[in-house]
Amino acid sequence: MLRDAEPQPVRLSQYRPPDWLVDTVHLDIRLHHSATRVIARLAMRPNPEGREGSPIVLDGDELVLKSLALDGVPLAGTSYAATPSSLTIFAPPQQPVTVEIETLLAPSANTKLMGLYRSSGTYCTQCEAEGFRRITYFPDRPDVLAVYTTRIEAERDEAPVLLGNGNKVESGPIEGTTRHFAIWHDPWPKPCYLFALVGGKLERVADSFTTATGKVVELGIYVEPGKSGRAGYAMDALKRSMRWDEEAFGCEYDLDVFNIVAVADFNMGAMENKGLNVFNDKYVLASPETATDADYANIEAIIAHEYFHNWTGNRITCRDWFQLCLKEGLTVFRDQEFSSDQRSRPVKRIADVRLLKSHQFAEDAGPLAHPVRPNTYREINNFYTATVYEKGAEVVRMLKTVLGAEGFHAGMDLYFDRHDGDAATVEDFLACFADANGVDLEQFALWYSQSGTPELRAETYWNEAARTLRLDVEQRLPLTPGQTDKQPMLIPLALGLVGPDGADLPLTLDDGSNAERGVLLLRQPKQSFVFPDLPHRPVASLNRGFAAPVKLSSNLTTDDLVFLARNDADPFNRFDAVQTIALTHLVTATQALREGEAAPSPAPLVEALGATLGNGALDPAFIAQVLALPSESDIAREIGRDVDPDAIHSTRRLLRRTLGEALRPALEAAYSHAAPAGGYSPDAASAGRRALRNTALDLLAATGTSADIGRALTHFDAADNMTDRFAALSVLAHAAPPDREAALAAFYDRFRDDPLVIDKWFALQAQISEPGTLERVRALTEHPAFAMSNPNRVRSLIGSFASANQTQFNRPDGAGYEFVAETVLTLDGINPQVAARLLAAFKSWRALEAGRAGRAQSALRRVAETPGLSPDVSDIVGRALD
Ligand code: 0A1
Ligand code: ZN
Repeated sequence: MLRDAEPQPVRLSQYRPPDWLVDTVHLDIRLHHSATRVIARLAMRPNPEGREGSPIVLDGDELVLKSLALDGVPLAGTSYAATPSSLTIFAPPQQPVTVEIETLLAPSANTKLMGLYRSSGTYCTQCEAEGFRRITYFPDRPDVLAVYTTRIEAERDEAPVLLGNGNKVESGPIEGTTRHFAIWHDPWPKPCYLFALVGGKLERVADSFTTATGKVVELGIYVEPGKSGRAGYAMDALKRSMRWDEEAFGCEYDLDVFNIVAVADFNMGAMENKGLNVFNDKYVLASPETATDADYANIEAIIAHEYFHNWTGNRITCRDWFQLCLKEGLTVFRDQEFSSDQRSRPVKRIADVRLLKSHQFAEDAGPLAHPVRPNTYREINNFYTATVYEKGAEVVRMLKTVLGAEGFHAGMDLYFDRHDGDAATVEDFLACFADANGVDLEQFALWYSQSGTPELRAETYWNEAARTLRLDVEQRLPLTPGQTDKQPMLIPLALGLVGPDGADLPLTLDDGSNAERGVLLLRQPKQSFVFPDLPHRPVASLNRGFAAPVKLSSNLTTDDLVFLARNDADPFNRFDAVQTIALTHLVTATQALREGEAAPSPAPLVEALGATLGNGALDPAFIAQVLALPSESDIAREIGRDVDPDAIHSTRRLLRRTLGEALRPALEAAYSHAAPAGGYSPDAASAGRRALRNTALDLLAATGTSADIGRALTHFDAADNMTDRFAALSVLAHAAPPDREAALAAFYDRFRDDPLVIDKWFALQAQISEPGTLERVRALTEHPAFAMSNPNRVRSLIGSFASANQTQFNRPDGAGYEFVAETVLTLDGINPQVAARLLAAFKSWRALEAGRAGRAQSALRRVAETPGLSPDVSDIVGRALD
């Protein structure tokens, strides 16, 4: 028997325009949990740019075809071929035609959460990337743009609320029945991945927004009954986002309504469907008692992100899925800028860079590395990655650094003017910046095609006699999967020369030119710069603001770093100087521990942290960030090979204890002075004070004294908000095993009816760095609050274990790997997308010491050898083992 042919990878180089276009789509959808009937009427015409005489080929996925007509005439079985995954109409007339397709769906049986499904009884859809083909046969590709009219019909009792894209044009009861309908029309042509509908029993929070030109937009946030009291912050964030996009980018909203629906079962964070965003309820619902400051900040960022997609993603969409970063990288950049303007810019930058390093640098360093714009994929769902999103945003940020704010905005304005209504490419985007600024961006474009984190070595040499400073910079591009021949990149190196009094010295080069806006443009593998006529030896502050996403090493001494930590005018580099001291210490101390040698002295780190803690002029949120040591995975990445997670954990734990002891008076002062006055408010300043206080609590508890554990117990009992309560619970869970169980039980009792809070409870237990954790996690999979069908539960319990518990996932006996592999296989039969994401936790396995690496590889092999894997899991496991 012939084996099924392996599905071929999709390649960017093989892009062809569609053969047929769709101008309008009329959908008639009768909702029913096990038999939803969909009639799609597509007005199609041959694409002048496509291949002449082509058949009509439509995509499907697990579809059941009930009937098919062309121009109103039912088609005979010989003139078409239908399978669950495609529909071909042979020899259609080469002129505009109407195709009418009837399909039958079972939303309740849809556990993949792609296409039309039910979440807690609410009907909802998810169509990005390729979910629309699970609703009807369609040319499911982002360069087919159509105008949609959707009629939704349902039982009035089951789904009193019926929502679609665009504006509602009609609604009412269906006389003589228990059913009702609504018709929605979206005037803006869109790709089918932006289609959405919702039907359910939902509560609405209503508001309105008046746009810059005076149009009133009705805003609605729909949540499960009883939860509308928790949607106020999301609504406030939405209105602020709408205003900000007008002011910062000149983008005004373009429909009469904007609706958001929060659902409990969702594969990702949220989705930017035109005029009808669908959200994971975790990123909508917040109250002081149930959400932390970090939750509030995420809600603000994600509400903004989805809203900003209205222009960067929807009005201008992607030609094909290789261009995903065109909408995602740009929109992440925009949401980061929004949060920076709403909160503290330096603190936001620090948080973003932490995330970039922990997720994206790790991805770039392992077998799953890929370019910001990949050139091939097997399963597009696996490319919603930190590289496409976070590194994609960094590339846009660099464009702004290279061109300056004015040049950048000239490019953005041209992009909106030139490409409104288009399905565009990265080349189209870059051409707008090149044209608006009269520059060549060819070398810059390598950021989109070359994977791997560039390594930059910078060395400064002071010539006392000549009073010059020479800066030598060398760039190295590491080899990454499929890429062996790397070209030098255009790297904007933002820098300052810090004089002994802390003031910046002029950045004049020996040819008389200036490093414009404090930025040197590196273009060659090795370059030298000389700064003449300097009054004193400066300390170079390199890659200020982390302007380039590179791995920098330098010949700065520890004294230089302590100096920068105290004096640098760039807050990011003050933070980074301390992180570098800490990371160097942790790496050296880990090696020393493994080799039985003496640990290095933590004195410089104590000094730098002490100076930061004692500086009353600094923002508490900033101090809290400086105090947060590099994570265990940051240390592992820095070590790079032969990694022993247990040695890393012990070293870090010991350093935290040392710091708690050495900085005790300053930490106690920070704890007692930093509390924000008054009731809880999620604003950035109050959140910063809580962050500092909770960081101090944590470092003090790392000393393990009964007074410090007692403080954490009091903090837990006295908390009037989730930020403080959960911070204390985390301290107790990690530092005080004897008090842990009672605190966990009290927390569970208080929040047992709130799944989003129970997720925190799952996640915390999964992160305990002790041998009993695996058994605990296994037992929790049987807990009534856990469900394999809900992505939030899976991510909280299993995802946290696999990605945030370095010692227990990487147990030397391999039991952590076996457990995760087993779970991935179970989950693959339910929700392949979530299974594949979970499996990506293995991305750094090759860097482990030989014993663990061998066990991780065996677990991966076991997954790979299992018959019937989804394309999602098979793609990840294949690349991880490659
Ligand atoms: N475009 C969304 C991300 C997203 C992607 C796929 C989804 O379903 C599987 C859902 C959301 C965003 O960037 O927010
Ligand atoms: Zn997005």
